Amino acid sequence: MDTLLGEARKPEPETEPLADGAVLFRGGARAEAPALFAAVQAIAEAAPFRHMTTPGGFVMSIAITNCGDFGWTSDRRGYRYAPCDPGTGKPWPAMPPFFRALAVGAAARAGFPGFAPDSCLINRYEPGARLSLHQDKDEKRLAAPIVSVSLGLPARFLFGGLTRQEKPRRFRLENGDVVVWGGPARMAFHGVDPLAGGNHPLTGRCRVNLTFRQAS
Ligand code: MD6
Ligand code: FE
Repeated sequence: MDTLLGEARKPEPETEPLADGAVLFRGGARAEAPALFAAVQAIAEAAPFRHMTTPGGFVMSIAITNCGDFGWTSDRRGYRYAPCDPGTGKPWPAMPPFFRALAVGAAARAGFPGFAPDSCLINRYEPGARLSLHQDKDEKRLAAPIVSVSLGLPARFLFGGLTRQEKPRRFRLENGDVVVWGGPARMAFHGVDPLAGGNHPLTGRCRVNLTFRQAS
């Protein structure tokens, strides 16, 4: 009986709702993780990771690169999406088709069909690196969700409400975990606690997070 039921059941990723409009698919990209990380390394050869400066003059502890038609950048003049890498002056590397397919599939499973990401922001965390509580609001199409894929060392993800005052809840994100959020959760404040040390078989001493967006 067990076997029959086991065979009948489709292998669905373990799903954890984070909030209305936000869902965590545990292991949703675990099978693709090695290929994703290999592609990130190739992207970083063309568009190296770098520590950007915030408009307030702080150097970010995470290192950033991008792929796709637009990439997120920050400097003293502000945050924005740009078609070219300010470091190299060249267009950002193309988004590999399997990146887009993964993001579009996850968005659809979360209830956001028709996602058309034109930007993939790639963040690299080394031990101690963090991302303070923020909203993602530099995208033109706030109706589109964001799809996040975590690779490598685990992190504690902070997920709050629509005001900075609301106390965030914390979720552990591991290699291959996928978070999709949009709709009523799209403007939720969120962040990442300082990364703990460790050595991951895929990524070594770091965590990499990909966020797919519809920037234009
Ligand atoms: C991170 N992620 O997980 C940073 N933003 O390293 C984000 O800032 C983020 O995961 C919007 C939607 C999903 C995210
Ligand atoms: Fe964010």
